[in-house]
Amino acid sequence: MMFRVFINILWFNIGAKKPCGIVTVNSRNTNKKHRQQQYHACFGQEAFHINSTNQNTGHNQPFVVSHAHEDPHVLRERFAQWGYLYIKQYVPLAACENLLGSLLSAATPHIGRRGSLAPHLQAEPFFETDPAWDEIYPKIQALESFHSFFHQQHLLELMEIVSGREVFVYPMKMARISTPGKIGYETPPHQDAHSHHAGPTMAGFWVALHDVTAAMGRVKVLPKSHERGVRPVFRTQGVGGVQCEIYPDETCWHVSDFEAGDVLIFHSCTVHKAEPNTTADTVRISVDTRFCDHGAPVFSTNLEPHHGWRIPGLDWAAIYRNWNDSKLQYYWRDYPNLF
Ligand SMILES: O=C(O)CCC(=O)C(=O)O
Repeated sequence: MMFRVFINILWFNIGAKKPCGIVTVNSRNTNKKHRQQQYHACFGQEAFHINSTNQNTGHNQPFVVSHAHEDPHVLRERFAQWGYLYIKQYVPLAACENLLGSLLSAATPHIGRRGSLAPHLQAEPFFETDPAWDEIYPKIQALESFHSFFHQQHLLELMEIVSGREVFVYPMKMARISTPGKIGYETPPHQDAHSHHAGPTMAGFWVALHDVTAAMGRVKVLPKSHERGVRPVFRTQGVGGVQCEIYPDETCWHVSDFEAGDVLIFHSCTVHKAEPNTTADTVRISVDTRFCDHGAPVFSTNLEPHHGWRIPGLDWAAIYRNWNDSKLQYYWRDYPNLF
């Protein structure tokens, strides 16, 4: 019988500067004994965890930093080279603060904020799909300011520089709330080409709304992973519930502490994931959406509100009910390439 098992081996060097390595073994046609021999050949008797996909995997190098004022050709070449662009403080702090304030109002009483510090947890930890999240998320999705945030001229201009063309903003807008106390439930490594059924001109656009340190659950990318196509996936726990394959030589991730307004743009095939939030009570809040070249195919699931498929009543009519401006309502309906 043909079946495929992917086993991630985590090799911890706790306390040492030596990087941890992750090796993914495609064990097709191998039996358990043979796999154990493979592990021991590679790692001796080092401790390993099987399929602990969201734990400490690989080692980190800082993001390659880009600046929006650089020559567009340089930015495009860098994007093609690494599979991502990390642009410092591109979104003005005031815009981040405004949106964060609105998201926090929606998240009351679960999450609060002291002055300009990062948000903090005031109730039980939760992750995407938990009851607290399902209570908060429709309120966030209903915010006009949340959706219009991604349609600011400033953001469109950046994406047009990166793609070299007119761009289309996906209707689906996402807010991420990473609380402490949910280690193992953070976003696993995945490719948006799979999750959004998207082609090569689609790119993720992720914005830090406040400063994010290493312990708060940063988002990281596997550099150059976009060059290796769409990968096999398997089920795992955590946001989205799906993880893609990581190849044995892929041990180095790119990540840095974020400042509010930092933007991470990643290719649809770039593998990315979130680190666990290991703080005592700090919550990481960020927002993201997807862009593509205007006219590129956009799959129908991206026309729904994020989690509209599982939260009763979370549909566009409910989201738009109290908006002041109808300009951004159903703006995609005449998009020329929906499928
Ligand atoms: O912010 C996160 O935790 C996950 C972000 C992500 O995976 C994405 O934007 O596709």
